[in-house]
Amino acid sequence: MTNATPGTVLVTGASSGFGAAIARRFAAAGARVVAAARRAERLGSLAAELGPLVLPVTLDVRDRAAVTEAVGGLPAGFAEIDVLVNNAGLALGLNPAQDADTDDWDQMIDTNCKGLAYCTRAVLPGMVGRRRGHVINLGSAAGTYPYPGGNAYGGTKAFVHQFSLNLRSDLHGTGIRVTCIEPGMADTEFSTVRFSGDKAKADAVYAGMQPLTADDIAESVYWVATLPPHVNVNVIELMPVAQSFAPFQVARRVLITFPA
Ligand code: NDP
Ligand code: 8X3
Repeated sequence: MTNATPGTVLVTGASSGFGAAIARRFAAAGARVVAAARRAERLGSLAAELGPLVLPVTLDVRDRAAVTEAVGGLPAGFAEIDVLVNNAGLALGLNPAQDADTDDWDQMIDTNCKGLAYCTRAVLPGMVGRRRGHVINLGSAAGTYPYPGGNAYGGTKAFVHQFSLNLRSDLHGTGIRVTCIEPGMADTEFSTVRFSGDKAKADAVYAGMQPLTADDIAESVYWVATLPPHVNVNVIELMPVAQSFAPFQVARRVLITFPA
């Protein structure tokens, strides 16, 4: 059972991967889509491909003032956001915490946590006023299951999970829905970004296995957004069949002693 396609959708990180696929999915169903990201050229191509239903907005979600201005300055027809898809985000590096670049940590926290919170804060008053809306956040399996080198990235996605659940509490009684979508491995530009443009290293992540696709995620987002308005999907965790769980690591023959 599904409901009507939402009228207006704001997707952050629409210049590639999940965000571009989500923009395409909603536009194909007749929604107006505000497509936001930093790379204006990419957004321009997406808008040219999808037509006047898509409004490209160049935006760095880390810039709180710019986020407020962008949301407040949307033109008629795009100003009343029904669905906010907080998708912009990234992982940088895979070094253990003791060797990690703290600039990378700053950028992940600023984008994945603070940027997502700024966008949410900018859009919510309008949704609450209209008593209608849906915030869909892109978390990650990495927010639940740790892996070596996941450190700050996994931490940011745990924030997204808990922030989403807490939003539900704050929005109690308003009719506004909140969903956190938490994918495992998906082949987008994610790993190329993580490895600073090293395509060979990125390709090796998905070698010999079948990852999720951006379209798989777009379909999940579209599904939760088009359920009847009394239904709230809190969290979706999805993975490729080829990805599952392993035992805990055990450090053998390592003697842990108290300092003398
Ligand atoms: P991509 O690298 O393909 O897309 C990331 C998007 O985020 C780009 O459009 C990028 O646009 C945008 N972005 C990054 N920083 C900013 C910023 N400061 N301001 C605005 N936009 C920004 O990766 P995915 O599509 O895979 O990732 C989308 C989301 O899904 C992320 O939050 C990621 O953490 C999450 N995710 C990804 C998984 C995967 O395996 N691929 C699995 C689980 C979750 P631009 O550079 O133009 O600004
Ligand atoms: C992306 C999924 O497992 O590569 O969030 O960190 S993973």
